[in-house]
Amino acid sequence: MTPAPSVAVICGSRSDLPALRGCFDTLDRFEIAWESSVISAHRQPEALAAYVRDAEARGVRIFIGAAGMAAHLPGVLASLTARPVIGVPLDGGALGGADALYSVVQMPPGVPVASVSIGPPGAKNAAHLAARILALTDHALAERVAVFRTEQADGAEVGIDPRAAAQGRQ
Ligand code: AIR
Repeated sequence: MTPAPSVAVICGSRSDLPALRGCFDTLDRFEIAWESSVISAHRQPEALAAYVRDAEARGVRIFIGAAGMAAHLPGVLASLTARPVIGVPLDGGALGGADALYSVVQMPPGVPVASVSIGPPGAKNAAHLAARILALTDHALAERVAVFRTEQADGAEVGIDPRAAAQGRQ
């Protein structure tokens, strides 16, 4: 039987899904059960409220909301649930994601959203942050997070030839 999702990833449009690939891959890497939905806070506000109620009842513990332009999705999620909400601002138009960043990060007091950086790097970090939160009460997951951190630390390259390294990147 597949475990009930503990992380729900919601984005405002199908056009956002490619930017979220790293989020889903990272959740998989940490063996965190997740589900994803496309529900716009502006276009489908009632469906969003109904979804959050249902997801909470099914045991979702963390919500990740990703949207571009006037990205109110994470903030609306935080208005609908007391569980942690992580917001991913996406680059959806003329302002290069700055519009979404300000919308996500500038929440009024009492309605918190943890904003990550713009676009795919932020999408990955949303999953890393969710893993760290869940690891507080999940020892096995804490071990997996520790392994990741060790592997990442092993990536330091001391005394490299910068020209060879640059070529190696091509
Ligand atoms: N969006 C959708 N509803 C509210 C917002 N802010 C965002 C989507 C997407 C952008 O608007 O998250 O990043 C453009 O959506 P679309 O569907 O026109 O491609």
